[in-house]
Amino acid sequence: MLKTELAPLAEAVRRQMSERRWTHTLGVVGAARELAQRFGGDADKAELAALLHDYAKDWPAERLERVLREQGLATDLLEYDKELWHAHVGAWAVRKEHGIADEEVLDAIRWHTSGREGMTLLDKIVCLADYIEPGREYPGADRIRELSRHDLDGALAAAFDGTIRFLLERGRLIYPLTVLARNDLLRRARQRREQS
Ligand code: DGI
Ligand code: FE
Ligand code: FE
Repeated sequence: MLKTELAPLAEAVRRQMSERRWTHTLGVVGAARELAQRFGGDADKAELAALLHDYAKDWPAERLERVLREQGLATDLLEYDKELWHAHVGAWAVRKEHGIADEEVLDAIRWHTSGREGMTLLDKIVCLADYIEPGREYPGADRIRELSRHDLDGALAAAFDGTIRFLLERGRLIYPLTVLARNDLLRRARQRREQS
C-alpha cells in the first residue's frame, strides 16, 4: 500500500481519473517500487513518480492541447498521437497544483510515454512499471515481465518494440523520440550482454 504521507496527494490524483485508471496507477506504484528495489533505484521517488505519472491522462484532449500551447511544452507533440500529451501536461500540472519540484520525479512523469535518449534509472523504472503492472494485458506482456526480472534495459527496449509494432500495424505515426529511446536502450542492453 501507499505510504500514509502520500494519502492527501493520492486522493487528489484519484479525483483526476476514472476508477479503472486509479487501479492502474496503484498497480504502477507497486511495480515501480519492486523495480526500484531490484535495480537499485530510489523507491520513494519511484513511488511518487508512479503515483503521479498519469495525473492528466483522463483530462479532455482540448485541455491537454491548451496547456501544451499556452505553456509552450513540447509543441512538436501536437503533430503526433494525443496519447503522448498527458505525460508532459502531467509533469507541468503536478508542479503547479501540488508543488512537486523534484526534477527527477518530474522528468520520469514527463518521459514515461515517449521515452527519451539517455533515460535515467527513475525514467526507466516508471516507464517499465507502466508496461508490467498486473492489470496490463497486451501481446508479449508476460515476456516483458520475465525480462524485467533481470534486464531493465532489455525489458524496456522490448516494451518499446511492442508499442512501435502496434503503431506500425495500425498505420499510425511514431513519435521519433520513441525510436531513439528504443535504439539507445538496445545498444546499452547489448553492451551489457557483451561485457558479462
Ligand atoms: O497512459 P498509459 O495508457 O498508462 O500508457 P502510456 O502513457 O505509455 O501511453 C501509451 C499509449 O501511447 C499507447 O496506447 C501507445 C500510445 N502512443 C501513440 N503514439 C506513441 C505512443 N507511445 C509511444 N511510446 N510512442 C508513440 O509515438
Ligand atoms: Fe501514461
Ligand atoms: Fe500509465
